[in-house]
Parts: sequence; structure tokens; C-alpha cells
Amino acid sequence: MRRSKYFTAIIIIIALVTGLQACKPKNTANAVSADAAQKAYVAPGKYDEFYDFVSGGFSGQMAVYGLPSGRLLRVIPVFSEDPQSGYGYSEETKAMLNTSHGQIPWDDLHHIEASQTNGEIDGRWVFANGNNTPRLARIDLTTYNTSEILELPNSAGNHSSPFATENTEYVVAGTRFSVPTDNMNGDVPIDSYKKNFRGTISFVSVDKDSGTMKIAFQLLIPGINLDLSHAGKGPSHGWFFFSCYNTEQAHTLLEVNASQRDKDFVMAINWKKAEEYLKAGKGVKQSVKYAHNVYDEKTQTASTKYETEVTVLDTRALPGIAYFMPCPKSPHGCDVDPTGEYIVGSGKLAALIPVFSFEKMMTAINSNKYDSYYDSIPVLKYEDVLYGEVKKPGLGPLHTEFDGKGNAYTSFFISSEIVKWNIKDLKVLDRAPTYYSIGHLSIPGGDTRKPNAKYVIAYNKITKDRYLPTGPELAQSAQLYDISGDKMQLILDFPTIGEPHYGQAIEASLIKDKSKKFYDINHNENAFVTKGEGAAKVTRNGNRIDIYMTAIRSHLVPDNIEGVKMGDEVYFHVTNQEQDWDVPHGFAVKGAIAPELLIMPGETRTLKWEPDRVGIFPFYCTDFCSALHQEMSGYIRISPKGSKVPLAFGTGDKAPGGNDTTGVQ
Ligand code: RUQ
Ligand code: CUA
Repeated sequence: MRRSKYFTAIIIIIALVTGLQACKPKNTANAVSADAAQKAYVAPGKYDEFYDFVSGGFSGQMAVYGLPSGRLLRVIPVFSEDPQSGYGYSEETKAMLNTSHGQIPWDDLHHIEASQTNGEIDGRWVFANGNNTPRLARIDLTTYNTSEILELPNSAGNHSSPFATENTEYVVAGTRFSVPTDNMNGDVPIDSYKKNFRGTISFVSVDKDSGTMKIAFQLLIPGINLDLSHAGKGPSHGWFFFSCYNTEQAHTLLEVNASQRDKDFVMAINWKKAEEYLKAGKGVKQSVKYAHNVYDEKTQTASTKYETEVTVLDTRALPGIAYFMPCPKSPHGCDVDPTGEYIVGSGKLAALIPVFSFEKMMTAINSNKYDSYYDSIPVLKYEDVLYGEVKKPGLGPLHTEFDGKGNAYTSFFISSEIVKWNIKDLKVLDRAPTYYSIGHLSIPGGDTRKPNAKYVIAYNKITKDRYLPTGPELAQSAQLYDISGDKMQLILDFPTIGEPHYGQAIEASLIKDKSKKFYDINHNENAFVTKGEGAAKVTRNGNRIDIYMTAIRSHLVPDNIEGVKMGDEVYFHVTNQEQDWDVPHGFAVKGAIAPELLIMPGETRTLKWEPDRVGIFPFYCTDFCSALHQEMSGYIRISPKGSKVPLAFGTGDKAPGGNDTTGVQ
């Protein structure tokens, strides 16, 4: 009976999931030894050795921590409006959040990927995925600004993303949800899944100098779920590996229906082959619509270009691009070791970890040795591509990273632990509990050719009983382990913002000296820049008021503004005149529906404000910038529609006068 089969499956899954309780390690106070604090201690005034860029998950942000201290250094808004800086609200940055669905001020950010040169982290950019409304973002590591966001058409659930090739030729993004492609009539019955639903993989090229992203091509694949991915390296450069689940092609109760098959797949993609087909004109141009948002450093302004075309290569019709390697069971992580020879698939429901051999895979492919076909894609034999299995490693393996010394570290969600094992002999060497339910883990450079095996960081989902309670919602957490010796040693435990899906730590020495200190005001080409107080002004054009305002310690020019009326649209363009590190000014006006602006030295930011009533509205600098910060303020007077009050503005001696018609002395 189908029904009882479902129930059995559900009970097994519940048993696995609640196994979490049973396997939950004892509290840790005693797991941390005395010298641990010493190792994580970074004295006041001293710099950390690493930056750790960590996803904020459902917050849509990215957090930057210092390691080993765990100090939170910055929160970078990426797919989220930011009340602190006005990112996503200010006129200059609004366009960053444009999509073909309109301006979408939120997304679910899961994975961070650092740019690479020669298979090593180069410290130029980090990329991040927007899961919900498929997007890729590039963050510039000199300004820590989100510089670019590219929407992905033909995509749903951009989870298997972003992953970079050895020279960041591409960042790649695979779909978690298969759906009818954008050029199809999507109004089809959901149970026509097998017929109408398809997955895609976007190969996004990255300009070597500017970093600008562009969809080079997309691959059409069977209607399955791609979970995660990694690029090949060294001998396997030119290939990509994706974990696939739901090869059952279920469209309802996936919990059960997508857990039927004993093995799903790791999909191997030969992207050099795809490039050949592209060159040979085998791609099909599809009309689609997607937003490409770029922040221009010169004008300090973001703009959107709506693209209308993408080139698609069908892996089912073009042989030699895609192959399936059977992988037990519902694989999540798909990781390639630093030599590029070993590919690790981590089956969430598997009791072992399979390690595939690239060399064996190539031998099988070159001798056309296939087991079967899955939707026209050759399926290789498990035994033909398997290097070996790590036996009884733990429960619920998710992700693996490498230390570059021949060892792998795998996270186990259900048994809440990190397990270290040797890639050559597949023997478990060490295990360390995590608190609790670890998702990703990362070693600095641990997915590149050159890991820096000093630490492994655990990103955990649950912190029940770890911190002071804060109501029903508790912070999630990261944990830092010293892995310089044979045994992992827990040295620090720190709460994170949002959900820390994944993070990548980068040696500070690679980026810290390139960090920009301020923007050169002489190079500020913002359309509304005010260079010097003499240039400050207020203009009226119909009902549009532009206020060209300067900010410098400790006054705003102009700080008295009159002659603005109900029905006017007011734009405060505030230029921070400072040319010194760490002196932002803020700007807010009473009743503004958008948040404040935080304006860096040499930068111009614009707040749009539509007064809703007659009266006097104060505005002020929101950043405590000097001893006289509280004095850094002003007033704008709003008169009724049709009022005769002339437009006037100024500061100090130049403040407007003589407009008193109230009769009060
Ligand atoms: S996931 S916890 Cu969204 Cu990267 Cu594995
Ligand atoms: Cu400027 Cu406070």
C-alpha cells in the first residue's frame, strides 16, 4: 500500500531528524580547554588575521567578522534595504534592487564565494546568491559596497550558486527548483512536472578587470533539483560538479517523494565542451527579461539595464556536456579537493560519504561506459567512478572542505559534529562536536587549490542553551576550531546575524591595505554633487525641489530652507565634504518615510521626501561626528500650496530673513 510506505518513510525521516536530540552533545563548558581563550584572543587595538565574510541568510545581508576574535566588523547590505546607510532607499542605490518583478528589497542570501586567480583567493571580490528571486551579487572588497546585482532568467531557487572557476572566468548558478522556462507558457498543471519542468545552470562570465558580470550562456538540464556545486581545479579545470536531488521528479511532499531513490546524482558538466558548442552556434537564443544593476563608482549611482536575451544550450540534445554519477542519497554538498582529483558528495540521508575520482570518471567517459541514460544524459556506473567510501562517518553529512594537507573536514547536521578524515585512505581521524546542528563549515581557502589550514569554522543552526535566552528567537552561531594540530580544538563560539549559511575567510593581508579610506571629492561625478559650500543651492523646477547640500563638521549648508510647498517633491542631495577616513555624516528629516542617509567622505547621497503637512521640519546629522554634532542640524519650512513665500536658503548670515508674515515680533 502506497500510504503505508509513505508512513514508514516519514517515520524513518522523523527518527533521523529527532536523532538530533539523541546525538546532541553535552554542554561544552568542559570541551574548551584553558589555552583556547588565548588562541582566540586579539588584544584591544590589534587587528585580526582573517576577514570572515558570512552570509546573513534570510536577512539578505552579509556580515564581516574578524578571526580569530569573532568580532563583528561590518554588515554589508546586499539584497536588503539598509536602515543604516539608506542602501536600497537612497536615490543613488535604489536601482540595485531592481528585478524583472519590480524593485525587490529582500532576498535570501546563502553562499559567499571569493574571487580566485590561479585557483587561489585573490581578495578582489566576493559573490553572493539571492535564492528567492534569482540574483547574483558582486561585492567590491575595496569599498565593501555591493557593486553589481545580476538577475537570472529561467531560474527558480538560485541555491546552487555562486561558485567560481579557477580564474573566475565564470561564476556559476544552478537552480534548486525546476520550473517551466521563461519563454514557455507556464500555465501548466503542476503534475505535468516531468513533461514541462526544467532546470538550468547559468554561466556568468566575470570581466577580469572590472568584475562586470554577464550571462555567457545557460545550460538546460532535466527537471531535477540542483543543490550545491563546485568547479574542478587543476586536472579537472574545465569541469563543474553539481549535487542533484529529487531525481524522482516529485512535485509534492518532497520530504518523502524525493527520498525514494537509493542514489541521486552528482552531475558533471564539461563547460569547455559547452563553450565549443556555443562557438559553433549550437546555442538557442531565447527572449527573456532580466535586470542588470550596476553601481558606477564615478557617478556613485546605480542604474539598471533590462536585458532581453539569453543563449541556451540543451544538455539533453548536445552530447558530451553532461554526465551523471550516482550518489547516495539526496546529496547536499558537492566539494572538490585542492588537487582537483577527488569529488566528495554528501548525501543528507546517506550513512557513508562517497569520494569520486576525476581520473576514473574520465576513463569511463572516454570508453563510453555508461550504465543507463537519465532523460538522455549518460549515467556512469557508481563503481566505475568511485574512488572509495568513508564508512560510518556520522549522521547527515552536508559539506566538506579541505586543509591542503590531504585531509577533509565534513559537517554532520544530525550528529552535530565535524569529522576529519584522510582523503587517501578514507579513514576517520578526528571528530569534534558542534553546538548544534552545523550546516556549512569552512576553512580559509578550503574550497580552493591553496587552503590556509589554520582554522575550521562551523556555521550552526541552533544555539538553544548556548547564550542568554532572548525570547523565542535565538541567535544562530559560528564556532572556531584550531586545526593546526592533529586534533581539532574548539577555541571560540560567537553569535551571528541572520542565518550564517556559509562564509569564506580571507587572509586580511590580501585585502586590508586596499581598503578605501574615503572617496576623492574631486572625482565625484554624481549628477547632484556639491563641491564646496559656495556651490550649495536650492532649485525649483515645477514641483521638484533639489537641495544641493554640503555636510562638514559641524554644519549643513543650507541649514534654513523656505519657500517649499505642499505637493512639492523634495530631493536632499547631501555631499560629505570631508576628505578624511572614518568621518561619515548622516542625514534625516522629520517624517521621511525612507531611512536616513549615511554619507561617506567625498560621497553624495540623495533622500527623496514628500512633505505631508504644513509646518517646520527639522533635519539633522545622524552620525555623532564631532563634539558639536548635536548642533549639526537645520530647518525646512513647508508652506501651503499656492503660498507666496519665496524660495530662500542659507546658513548663518545667509539664512533667509524677512519672510515673517505671521505678525509675531
Ligand atoms: S545550504 S546547510 Cu543553503 Cu548551503 Cu547547506
Ligand atoms: Cu555630522 Cu554629526
